[in-house]
Amino acid sequence: MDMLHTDVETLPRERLAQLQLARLRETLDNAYTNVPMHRSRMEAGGVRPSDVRTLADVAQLPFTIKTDLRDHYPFGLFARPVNQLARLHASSGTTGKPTVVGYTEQDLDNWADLMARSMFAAGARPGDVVHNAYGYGLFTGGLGAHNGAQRLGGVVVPVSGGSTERQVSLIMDFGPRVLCATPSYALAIAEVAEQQGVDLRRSQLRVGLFGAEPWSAAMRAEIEARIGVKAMDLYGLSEIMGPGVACECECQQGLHGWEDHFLFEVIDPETQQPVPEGQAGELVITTLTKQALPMLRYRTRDITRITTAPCECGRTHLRILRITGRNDDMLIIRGVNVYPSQIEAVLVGRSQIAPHYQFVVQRQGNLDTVRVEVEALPGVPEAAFFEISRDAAHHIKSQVGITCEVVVQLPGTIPRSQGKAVRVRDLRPKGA
Ligand code: DLL
Repeated sequence: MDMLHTDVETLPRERLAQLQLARLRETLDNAYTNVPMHRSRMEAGGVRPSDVRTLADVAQLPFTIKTDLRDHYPFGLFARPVNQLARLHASSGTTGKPTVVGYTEQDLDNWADLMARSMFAAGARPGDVVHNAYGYGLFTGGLGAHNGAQRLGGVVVPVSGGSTERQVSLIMDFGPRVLCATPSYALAIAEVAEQQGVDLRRSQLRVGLFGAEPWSAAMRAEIEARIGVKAMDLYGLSEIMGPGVACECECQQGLHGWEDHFLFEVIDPETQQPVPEGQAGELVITTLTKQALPMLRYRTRDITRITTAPCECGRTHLRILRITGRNDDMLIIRGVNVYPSQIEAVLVGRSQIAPHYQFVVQRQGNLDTVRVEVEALPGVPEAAFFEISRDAAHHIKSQVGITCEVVVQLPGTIPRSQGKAVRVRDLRPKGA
């Protein structure tokens, strides 16, 4: 395994903590001086930036949540006038106003560095052709991966999402070694390739950087088998930066969160208190170097665990152990809390079932019910569907603990994603 990386990635943890504290104080000054919401909240909580003397003192600071960005739409949380920015991105948001984020030139520079660092950790190298199928535009995936790949010294193919048949020809013709896409779109590309009689395992692709949506270990195995890449997990969110907040190294034992630029905490979403290392909770992130949009204790809604145990690669930065799902996506089925990715882990890789699925959530009386829609693999006779669904429902019951109806459908029935897959169709009455 190639062990090359920048010195800061292997900084002893005490030195990393010193760096974090110095940068935290700068960030607090920036937020306090330039963002009225942060200043008034700190004042209301009786904390001044100078009160933060250790990293643990961060717990005294107020949280920031997604609606804070919406409430201050579009630029109210920016710490720089808009004419000093270099770029804006925004998330579409299913309801209401989008979330707008801004970057100075320096912010973009750091982002490119971190994305390049992530790609290198994942196994990409200078000179690699990088097929970038993350969507370009206001979404941070496309341009984030693009600038990182260029910073690494890669050769970027900026295809964006969509026109899947053409993606297959470009992969075969241009010989990319690196594929960037959401995991669900990577599988959609694999499927179209198979329909065209193209075997992607015979392409030059070796490394995949997959993220922007939850995915399971079973999905990783499926992608690796069908595309012939090592499938690496890449995490990020626009409110904090974009892709490249954390990424797996070649050990595939969790995603290194880049602690020289971010301070990570895991809290109990109910009590809002920090949980002990290794325990699951909500990831909370404070930016340490962002100029335009400093974020204090941003509640990501993402559920995960972290460890600071040493990693075999030599990097000292903590590891995020896969994002199980978002708080907002959690379903409560007869009292059992379930994330879609837990059901995915049972379905994907079963013989006769294709890795495309959706959950339909409905309300019957006071109870939520879930119907799992899956597809049979091509060539599976319809006469077998009933037995497949019974078998899948049985495994979901025994491994996840919920009773659900599984409906097996013909191949190609479930909509394919070109970006973030829609996994849940929620038919519950609004406001319930
Ligand atoms: O999805 C940034 C990104 C682009 C990350 C490309 C990775 C690759 P947003 O659109 O703001 O930004 O969505 C952020 O997506 O809070 C998570 O819920 C989810 N997410 C992102 N990466 C992962 C991952 C981009 N690796 C939201 N595993 C986050 C699970 C992920 N969920």
